[in-house]
Amino acid sequence: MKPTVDYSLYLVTDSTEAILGKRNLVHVVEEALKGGVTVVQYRDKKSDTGALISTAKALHEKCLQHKVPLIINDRVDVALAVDCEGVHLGQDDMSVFEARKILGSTKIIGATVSTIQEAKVAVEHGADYLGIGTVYATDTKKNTKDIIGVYGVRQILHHLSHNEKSFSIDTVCIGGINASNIQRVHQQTCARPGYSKQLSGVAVVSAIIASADPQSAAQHLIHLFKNSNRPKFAPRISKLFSSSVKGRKVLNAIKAVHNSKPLTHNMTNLVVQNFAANVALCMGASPIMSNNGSEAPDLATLEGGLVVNMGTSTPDALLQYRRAIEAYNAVGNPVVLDPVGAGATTVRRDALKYLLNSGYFTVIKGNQSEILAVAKAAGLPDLSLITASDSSESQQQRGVDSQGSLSSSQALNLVSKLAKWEHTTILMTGSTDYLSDGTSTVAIKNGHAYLGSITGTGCTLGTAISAYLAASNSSASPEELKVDSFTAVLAAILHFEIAAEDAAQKASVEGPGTFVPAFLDSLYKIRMDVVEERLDQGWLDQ
Ligand code: 3NM
Ligand code: MG
Repeated sequence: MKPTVDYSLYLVTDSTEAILGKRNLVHVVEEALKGGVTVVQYRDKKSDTGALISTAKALHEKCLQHKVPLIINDRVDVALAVDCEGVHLGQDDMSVFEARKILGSTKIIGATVSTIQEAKVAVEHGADYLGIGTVYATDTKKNTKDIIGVYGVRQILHHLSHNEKSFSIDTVCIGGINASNIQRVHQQTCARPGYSKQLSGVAVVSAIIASADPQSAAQHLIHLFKNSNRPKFAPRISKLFSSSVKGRKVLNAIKAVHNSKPLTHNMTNLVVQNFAANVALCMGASPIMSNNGSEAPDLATLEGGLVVNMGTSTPDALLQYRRAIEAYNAVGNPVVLDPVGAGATTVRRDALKYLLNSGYFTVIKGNQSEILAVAKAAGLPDLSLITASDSSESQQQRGVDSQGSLSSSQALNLVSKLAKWEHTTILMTGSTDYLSDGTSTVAIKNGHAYLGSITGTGCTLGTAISAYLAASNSSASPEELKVDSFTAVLAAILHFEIAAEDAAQKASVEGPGTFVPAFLDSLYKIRMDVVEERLDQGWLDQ
């Protein structure tokens, strides 16, 4: 009988000095088994057959004690000699089909795949599981064929969802997985509309073998994997718009920012730095403008929020963004992505893909063309159906509700589908803003045309959102002021856009130039009016 396998944390060994050091492999694996790894693959590209067999036997003994299967990389003969549970075959090794003939039906056979085509073949040949990779570039294996990222993994899972045989195959992904990214890898590949297949587990080498304490490393990874279906900041269902408490919740969110003075960490372009910092201060947040990813791990511990503004997408900037995103993801603090000009050039389209692969975003905000670029980069199914102009109703609404080419019903449909698909909150800005967490979707008609006449308002709205998200979950905020993340985003938009309306009304405002200081004043005034309860009850209640 073929054993049933729990693939949650799949350990692949490495005996090279760079990873194992001078330690004893069997001892390191034993520690990892105590920490809870659920499968072990013995992978050794250098040793002679005799040594392979004797190490494999020693490993098998330890694995049996922990009731964990042992798989041998590449060497069908070694697997037969030690009578362990199976083999793992790369694309250059014996084919799954040949190996099955030799090993029979009771052994586990796994295959490395990096494309849909390879996955198809492995399934047809009767593989029991697929090792999908390489997810991220890794020092452990230099000669990997392709770095496919989380989106590459998703495409393969998506394909496997489509028929019964491939749906039931187990899958792990491999390449550069460690504690800082295991949750987002799982979260970004978990079941979603359009496909319902998810990873059975993740495979790691260095995160355990190179660790000074393999037992704790394994324990920590398995804990993170099992607790990663929803990241800490995943949007929750909001009943906001079906209840009369909506105004009060928004006011609480405004107070929470005032009380907790959350850090908003901006990685943004030179043009908006000063303005964004002033907007943050007037709203009650503490801005830090730092494009240096190396200080993000320290800043991420301060219960703040990060905004990544893709305005500058040089290769170095992208590396810095990725570092910072990883640091915030690792502690579960919010990250807002502003994919500035994402659809405009090939460089930006590539940068967007790179960033979407770099981590989990709590909110993605952009104008219509940017959100469409995100939908394309994320592979949202049926995008052309969503954006096709088909009904006369949509033709009529065009131009009234948005500056883009989508009707309001198309816009609502797009943001809600994309939010569901990406498991995140999507804000599409325009003269009407469309906000969705995949469950609640709203259109917001506040704001003023002057916001479109001065530079950086879109970017600074990202700043505001990060501060509101941070405050909504800050330990410095009293329980009664805490709101769900959807409400926090909504409150940020309303505070921002109602301030713009208020500023535009001021007698001293003659145009976009004088609007800027008036806008800062209004942001501040609204906050203080809310905090000091001077606001009339009808505010926000339309
Ligand atoms: N196979 P780490 S990547 C053994 O892509 C292996 O097929 C890969 O090591 C593949 O967890 C890889 O240290 C090495 O990044 C993974
Ligand atoms: Mg191989």
